[in-house]
Amino acid sequence: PESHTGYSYEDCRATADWLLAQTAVRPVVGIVCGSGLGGLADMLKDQVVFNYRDIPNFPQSTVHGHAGRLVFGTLKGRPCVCMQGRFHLYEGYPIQKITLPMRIFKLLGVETVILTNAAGGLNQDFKVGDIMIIKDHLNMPGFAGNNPLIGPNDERFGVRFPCMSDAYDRELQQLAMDVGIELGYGDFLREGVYCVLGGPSFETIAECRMLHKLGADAVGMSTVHEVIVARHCGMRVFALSLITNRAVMDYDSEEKANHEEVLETGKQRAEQLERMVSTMVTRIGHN
Ligand code: NOS
Repeated sequence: PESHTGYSYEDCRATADWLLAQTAVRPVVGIVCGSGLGGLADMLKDQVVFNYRDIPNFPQSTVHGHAGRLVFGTLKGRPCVCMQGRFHLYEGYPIQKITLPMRIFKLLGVETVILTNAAGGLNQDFKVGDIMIIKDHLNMPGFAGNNPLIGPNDERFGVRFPCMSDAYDRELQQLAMDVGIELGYGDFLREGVYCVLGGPSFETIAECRMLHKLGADAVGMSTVHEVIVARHCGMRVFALSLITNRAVMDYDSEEKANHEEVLETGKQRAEQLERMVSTMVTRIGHN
């Protein structure tokens, strides 16, 4: 159908081959850095860096806190590729474009994807600075017909109706918990359900209350679309949220959600988050 704004398998192959021709790194782990969490990419050794604007078919990063670079390199010897800056629905990109990098990851040879994001805490036990291991998601845009897999299905990527009950790899969740506790992060390590909204306006009080009642522990504007596409093409997925702010749930609260606070919290926890993810990467088993 004409309304389909996706990229063909051949488009994705062309982009992947363009990248592979310019770096000797053959990444097995792909990492996506959330708002204010781009420092993860700086940990890679022997970097080969591409600006998004130079990569065929790639969108551009438009959000403050997202550098817009694809970084290849090794993390303690493990070949990785890292998106320093991701794409969101609210930037105005078609949903297939936001998730294109996942298919490029797949065609680069990536087996495991690690996604990070900044999110508002709905769970009243959560504090700013908590790291939440994502165990499941609520795809609100999906309820309204905005799913990245809408359009013709190419079986070379995956099946028409992919299963999502196993989207977040249990073994990787356990690994994250083990690594986090080992590093002494037990006090601020949580697990929970991430809910995605379209944004860019933050949630109203009534919306936060509703999402909490529906079982969401954290709310944000990313990650879920990428997870769906990554699972569709058979990559293992691990995702975590940094709770950068508390969702406002009371009419007498003085708090107001703002992007500055989100970036500031990211800065404060960045080092620990980076250490956790990099330690995980060295322990992920691949064949
Ligand atoms: N983000 C949030 N999105 C929704 N609600 C929140 O409370 C929240 N906190 C952080 C905005 O600052 C950026 O950070 C995430 C969103 O995904 C958005 O990209």
